[in-house]
Amino acid sequence: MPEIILHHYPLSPFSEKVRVTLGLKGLAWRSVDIAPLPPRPLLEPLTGGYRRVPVLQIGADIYCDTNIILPALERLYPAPSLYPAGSEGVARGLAFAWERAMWVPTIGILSHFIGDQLPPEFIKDRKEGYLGFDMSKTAMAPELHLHRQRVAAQYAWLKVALADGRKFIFGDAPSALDLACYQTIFLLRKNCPAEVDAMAGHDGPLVPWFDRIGTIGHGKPEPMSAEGAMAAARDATPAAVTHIQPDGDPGGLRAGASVTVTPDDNARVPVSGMLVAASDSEIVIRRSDPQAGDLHVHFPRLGFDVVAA
Ligand SMILES: N[C@@H](CCC(=O)N[C@@H](CS)C(=O)NCC(=O)O)C(=O)O
Repeated sequence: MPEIILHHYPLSPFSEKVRVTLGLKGLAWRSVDIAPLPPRPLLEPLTGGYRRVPVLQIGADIYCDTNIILPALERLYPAPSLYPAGSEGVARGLAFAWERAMWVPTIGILSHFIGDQLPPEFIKDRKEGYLGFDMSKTAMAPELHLHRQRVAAQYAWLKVALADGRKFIFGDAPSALDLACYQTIFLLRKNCPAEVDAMAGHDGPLVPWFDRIGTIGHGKPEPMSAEGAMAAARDATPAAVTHIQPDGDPGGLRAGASVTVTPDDNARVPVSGMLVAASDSEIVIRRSDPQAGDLHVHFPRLGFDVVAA
């Protein structure tokens, strides 16, 4: 199998979820450091315009969004599982719910501590190309009390879940849900002064749980240039899709149909391609790019709109 390549940047918390997944599975991987804001001229041809981070690449297969990256790594490298103790459905659903509910309030708290240190071009990019709102400290301050409440209320149920002293949410082994909860907390604890813990409610059983996940590590990364990743795509052919069906789209779209796939929350850039296979939880489209050649681009269904083009 071609190498695992992760396009990411160190402070990206969604990327941290994938890095810890690679650590949990003990995998060797190639690390492509990308700019924290566009342009990303050697990444966009691989994704077809999807602008968020991280992106996982295995040869000419490109995986956009952690909600497809984690299931793909689980399918290709099943042990140890990201879904211990029969937790797959609950872990996938609650991870999605946590990240959706937590993202904006977490940014509200982050902005309170470091929003006035962010470069204006970063604030502008996030407003115009990603979040759709101004994440500067001044703009977010009026709702800080609400963001704080929302974050604390989510941490509260997680503390109840961990209160009996279990190591992870489902018992002795970490799951994709632990990693999703971890990543939003990582964003705050990595970037803010220690007072953030009191504001968000990072106390009690969250403390050893967070530290435990922090010791999992990132597996075995080796740096790779963006040019190297492009060459790896060009030199590979997309893997045959056998785990989902050409006519598996629940809306009746068939293999060969022209479709667009667009995030339904933020950075809503449509990616166009030809449907290769689909299910109610995944979609694979085929694209050809002058630099990268033929690609399969994989998306989760949760959080994306698929329509005939
Ligand atoms: N649902 C996506 C969310 C990814 C996301 O929002 N990533 C952030 C960085 S952690 C991002 O793309 N920020 C804008 C950017 O880097 O261009 C996923 O699970 O991968």
